[in-house]
Amino acid sequence: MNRFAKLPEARLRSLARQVERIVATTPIFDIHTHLYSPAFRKLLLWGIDDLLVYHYLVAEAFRLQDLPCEQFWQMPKTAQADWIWRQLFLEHSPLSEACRGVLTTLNRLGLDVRRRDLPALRRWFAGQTIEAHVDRCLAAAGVKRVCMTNSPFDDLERPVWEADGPRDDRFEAALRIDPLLVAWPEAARRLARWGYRVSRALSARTVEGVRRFLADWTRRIDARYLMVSLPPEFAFPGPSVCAQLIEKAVLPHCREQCLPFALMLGVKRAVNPRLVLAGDGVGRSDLQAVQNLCAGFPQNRFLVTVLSLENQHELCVLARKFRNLHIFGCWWFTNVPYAIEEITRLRLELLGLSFTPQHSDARVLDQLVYKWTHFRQILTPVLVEKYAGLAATGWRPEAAEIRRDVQHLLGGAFEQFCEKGSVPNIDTSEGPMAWLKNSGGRNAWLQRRAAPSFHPDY
Ligand code: RAT
Ligand code: ZN
Repeated sequence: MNRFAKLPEARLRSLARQVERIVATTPIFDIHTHLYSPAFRKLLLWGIDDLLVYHYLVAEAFRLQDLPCEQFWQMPKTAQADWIWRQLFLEHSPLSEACRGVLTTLNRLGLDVRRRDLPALRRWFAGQTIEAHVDRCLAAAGVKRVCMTNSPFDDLERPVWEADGPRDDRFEAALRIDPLLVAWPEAARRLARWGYRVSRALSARTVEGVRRFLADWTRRIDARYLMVSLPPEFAFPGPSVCAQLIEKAVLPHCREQCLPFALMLGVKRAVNPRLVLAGDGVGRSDLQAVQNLCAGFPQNRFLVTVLSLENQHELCVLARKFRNLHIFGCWWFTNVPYAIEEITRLRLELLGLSFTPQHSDARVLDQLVYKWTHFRQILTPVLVEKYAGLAATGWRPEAAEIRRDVQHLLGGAFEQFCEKGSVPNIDTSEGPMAWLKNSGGRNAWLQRRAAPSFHPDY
């Protein structure tokens, strides 16, 4: 455990116990999930069948059997769950991270996994109420609050917001705008249908309509941040509709509302469409786009996570250059212990504490339990090693300091980053992108990798 520090064994053991206790008991703010509060009814997934048909498991099960995909999707949820249980838990040992997660969850909820008795598990879940189960899962995961992923383009979700039902403070909103940025013609049609004055061409009137749409939905859901996932080819600035809408509508809106814009980069959607939600892939992104956003829009704040392992180091270095960039999470295919440990070490070693190491991405309420149990198991030894390294220099990490640092990592740094005015303004009297216009135009600028003349004081 103590690879770099030479500390007396007893001192190391007591430090390890202290860090373990603090990590285990610090409540988490989970900044990106796909969960909903109980008011959203069927949209809030929970229970053993939803755990088993999680798309991470679907992808793994299809590798083991030649059942046609279409046949699987036509089966009722319980039959799908039965099939996955058989493939991944009975006919092979459930060694993958997503499979182990199901068992960690059941075990932490007090259920007996040894018996491999799916009907008994179903009976237990059938006896729970959703309200009590929300309390139980949040408590077992040590999570105090979560951010949902809220899309006005979702036909099941939109009416719930429009009905303006009761809010649950433990579920904060985040405005997800993928369809607006990656499927513009269809999004334009829908916005027009909902009464916004937009057309396909990005005229001033259309941009104004998009901004009104963003303002209405930000207000309606009380969004904590705006969010999009983008493919590896994403480039900024650029002539694409996506880049134009970001520059002309999303960023001005975020500035006006003092909201961060979250970018999740590197997803290749529908690499195998027959797998539906389980059919997305990964590609390496060109992080020049992030550099251009952070440098060009110093009054905007960017939350960024990248799907490709190969992008992680470059993203850390970018975060050292731009304090309007906050790195978060080990997203999706990087949410496996092997990658989490490596990425968390890298971030701590390059950034200290100014990042948010993890989000759960839970789609099923119960998953909070395993995602955070597993993450705490990784974070603890990494931090022990780091504090042991400090102790070896003669610096004595105090319990209160360790508690402060862990709170920072488990949601505090994110909250601080989101606070209005937390990123000090630099001189933007000429307005955003002014340095771009003054520095030879977009093309010249794009070709130039280092541009000290306009580099903001970040
Ligand atoms: O991790 C996931 O469940 C993915 O399917 C995606 O939802 C991803 O997290 C996203 O937010 O796009
Ligand atoms: Zn997600």
